[in-house]
Amino acid sequence: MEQKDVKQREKKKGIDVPPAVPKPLYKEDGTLQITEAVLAQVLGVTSSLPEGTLPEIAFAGKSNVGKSSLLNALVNRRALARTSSQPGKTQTINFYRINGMLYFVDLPGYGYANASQAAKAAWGRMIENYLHRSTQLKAVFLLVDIRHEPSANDCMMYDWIRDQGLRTVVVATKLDKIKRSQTAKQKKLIRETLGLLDTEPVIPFSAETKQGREEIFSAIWDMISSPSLGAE
Ligand SMILES: Nc1nc2c(ncn2[C@@H]2O[C@H](COP(=O)(O)OP(=O)(O)OP(=O)(O)O)[C@@H](O)[C@H]2O)c(=O)[nH]1
Ligand SMILES: [Mg+2]
Repeated sequence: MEQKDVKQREKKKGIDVPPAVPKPLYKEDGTLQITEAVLAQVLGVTSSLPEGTLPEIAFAGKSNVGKSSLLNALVNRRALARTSSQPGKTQTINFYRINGMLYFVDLPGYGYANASQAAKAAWGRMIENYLHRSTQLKAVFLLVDIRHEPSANDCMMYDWIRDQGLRTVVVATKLDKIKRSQTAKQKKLIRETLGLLDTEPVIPFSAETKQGREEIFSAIWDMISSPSLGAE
């Protein structure tokens, strides 16, 4: 069967078909270059998991922490992922295909107080199902707000990601909202509360100033090159 026919058949089944020739993700000097970012798949509470073949890197964290904003900052697009000052904006699991090489996966936030119990439970199951079952998921960025001590939910999420044998990198968002002199103290608080291993970084980041973007790119590089803690 021709490549074109295979593509059409897969598309009908709702399966994303990446381009046959992916674009390089890194320039020769080692810096990341994102030349293509497209919303390739959307997973709702009733959808089954996509049968993708590319590696996935997910962005998790409480509602309104800045997951979609971070994703936009990484791909240098203002509104690829929809953001809102109202919590609970992202309600589906959105797969953004990057350079035909990997997916950035934008997750709905947890702890969205205004959602009904039933909706919260359904989203919780959807996120858990994805994090638990995806065979392509290589690593998770866990986002916490740099201004606050991580919540019990953040700690649970961190423990759970680690228990799954996934690599995790913590990003402390909204860096522009604190004084520079507070950064070290807040980082320490986040490290201690989550109980991070010495090898696990906390990357302060601001979607406003883009500070921290390069560190996140190099973390992505590490994640792709040595994807999972595995069952060693
Ligand atoms: N000042 C500042 N505001 C930010 C930053 N990141 C996100 N925001 C704001 O925080 C709000 C929530 O951002 P989103 O990116 O939609 O958050 P989210 O985590 O995707 O939220 P849900 O989809 O509801 O889970 C928006 O008003 C953003 O503009 C940041 O680094 N600095
Ligand atoms: Mg969002």
